Amino acid sequence: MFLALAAMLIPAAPAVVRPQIAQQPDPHSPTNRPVRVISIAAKGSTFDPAVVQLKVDEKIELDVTAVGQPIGIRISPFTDGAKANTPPGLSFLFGEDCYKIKKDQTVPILIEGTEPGTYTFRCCKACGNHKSMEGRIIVSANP
Ligand SMILES: [Cu+2]
Repeated sequence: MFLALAAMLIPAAPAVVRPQIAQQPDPHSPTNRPVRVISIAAKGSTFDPAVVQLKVDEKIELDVTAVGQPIGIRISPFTDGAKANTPPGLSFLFGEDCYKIKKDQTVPILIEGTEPGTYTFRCCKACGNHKSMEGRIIVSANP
């Protein structure tokens, strides 16, 4: 049943597909869950914590909760001050440009650092304290 459903959803799947990927878009499944999960509360005019650190090649899950009001979060895949042709240094698994989060709900965002740098995230939904809501993801090089 699941396989039949997966086959319908992915008609042009490549020949070599690991079965767990073909049937599990759920980021909370045990095999897909990254090692480190960081909870971020978007509350009032702040993200808490406002700074998240990871290493290049590390995958983390940010569980962002909109406390008391709906918010949005947009994470720049480009380092702060990046020049025009710089490739992105953060990759998103199941990525969206702006995650809209309903009041008191939590959205998991899976990211992987691919280049060292500082990546800013901001609220992307008009809310009371919109302008000052921001935080940073700092990706450091592997030793
Ligand atoms: Cu806002």
